[in-house]
Amino acid sequence: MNATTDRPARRHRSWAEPWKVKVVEPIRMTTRAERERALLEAGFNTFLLRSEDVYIDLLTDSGTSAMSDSQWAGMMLGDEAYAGSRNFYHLEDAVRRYYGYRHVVPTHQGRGAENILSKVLIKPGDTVPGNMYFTTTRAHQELAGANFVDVIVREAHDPASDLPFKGNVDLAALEALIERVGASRIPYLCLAATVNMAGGQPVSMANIRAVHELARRYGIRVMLDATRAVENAYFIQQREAGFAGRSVAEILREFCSYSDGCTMSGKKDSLVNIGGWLAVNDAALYEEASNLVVLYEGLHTYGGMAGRDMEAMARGIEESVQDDHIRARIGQVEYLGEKLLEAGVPIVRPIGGHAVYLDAKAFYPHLDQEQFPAQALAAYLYEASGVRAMERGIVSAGRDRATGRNHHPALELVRLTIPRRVYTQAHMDVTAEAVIETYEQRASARGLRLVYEPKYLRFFQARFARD
Ligand code: PM9
Repeated sequence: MNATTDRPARRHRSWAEPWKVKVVEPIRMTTRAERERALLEAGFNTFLLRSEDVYIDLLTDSGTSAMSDSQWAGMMLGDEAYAGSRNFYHLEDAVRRYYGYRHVVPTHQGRGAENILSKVLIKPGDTVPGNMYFTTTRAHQELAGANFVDVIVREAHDPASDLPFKGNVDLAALEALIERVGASRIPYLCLAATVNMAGGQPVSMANIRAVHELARRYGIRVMLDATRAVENAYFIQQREAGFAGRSVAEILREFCSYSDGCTMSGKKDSLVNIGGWLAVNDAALYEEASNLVVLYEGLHTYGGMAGRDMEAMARGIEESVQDDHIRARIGQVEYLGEKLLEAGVPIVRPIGGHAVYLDAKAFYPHLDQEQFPAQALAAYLYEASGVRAMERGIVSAGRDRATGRNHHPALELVRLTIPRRVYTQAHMDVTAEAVIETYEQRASARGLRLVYEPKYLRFFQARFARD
């Protein structure tokens, strides 16, 4: 018995979302014939489907969050002055308070910040190490003339490894790289938290501290990709010794303190539909970035965002670091992942922060990677159920710049990405049933062939035909 309530003690209490629904957006189930037609028109690329042909949209968690009533109210308080909007100062305050960086340059979204950072810091021939590549991030580094080198721990490439911090940097590999190319050719280390392409896997506090120490010894900057750093902070609270009693907000502040700045896509953690920023501590770097931003994004006090969008983001940042919010957000992802694990579906373990990743190599062992198994799986899932997911494998990895050959990533995945505060547990149940049905039909799956390949970030616009 519980001494204070006289009720039998319970070992486990379920959580529920810390919000209730005020506005709904209707969605429509299509027929199989309609989906087959839509998929053919889209060249078997889920990015090319019309959203009205999608039932449950798990393409991405980027810009797809439901905003709160406070954020919508903030939109009405947009100060749309060209220069010095009050909403910029609210955003700057929120970044300083919760992330701890001194200077903030707003951008229209994350890749705007990546472009500015790459242009300011990279010289042709430089090397940028990172804990696994991300598509847009690496593209900007390469466009600026850098060579990206992956220094993530080996286990990150193994979907079955249960390591709690699979986003960690391999410190020995990092140090060996620095010794090989020389610290002067490494403008910064790019550290993502969590690591999207590894399955939404976190970096531990111990690891970022050690990375910070090592980088400082060699005089190399650590630039964070803070896009999902709040989710990373939650994993530290849950998994790393000594953090159970600390708030996600406190953990986030400490985590960021081991970096010199960050790029940020506000479209994820920060619960907004558009927006991003670059933050740095170094005043000289800030001056260069705020100079360049006027060329590519807009004045340094709006950087491609309307005042109302900056206000929504300032409020979203504060909401995003609340423990009950993040517990429910990641709890929903875990709920879906657990259902798939129970059914024996091969997924990346541990379950990630923003998505459940299907292991397409294990799904379709009869398909060669050059037959795009993950792309094929995302298409079959959509055809069967109207659930839209995204390929994260050989198509996303693109080609080697020097040889022109396809990169062959160890991970060939389909990402079921959960938008924040959008879908219910019933939607997760329907999704799990759809994936399980697709898994049961795996033996008859056919591969795809590339029929159109765009020059940059091919996964967005490539077209395929079924073998
Ligand atoms: N991520 C995602 O769906 C949207 C575009 S790629 C399909 O996961 C990280 C870790 C990201 C990210 C975008 C960006 C770029 C940077 N870093 O999309 O430009 O996951 O705001 O951010 C997407 P923007």
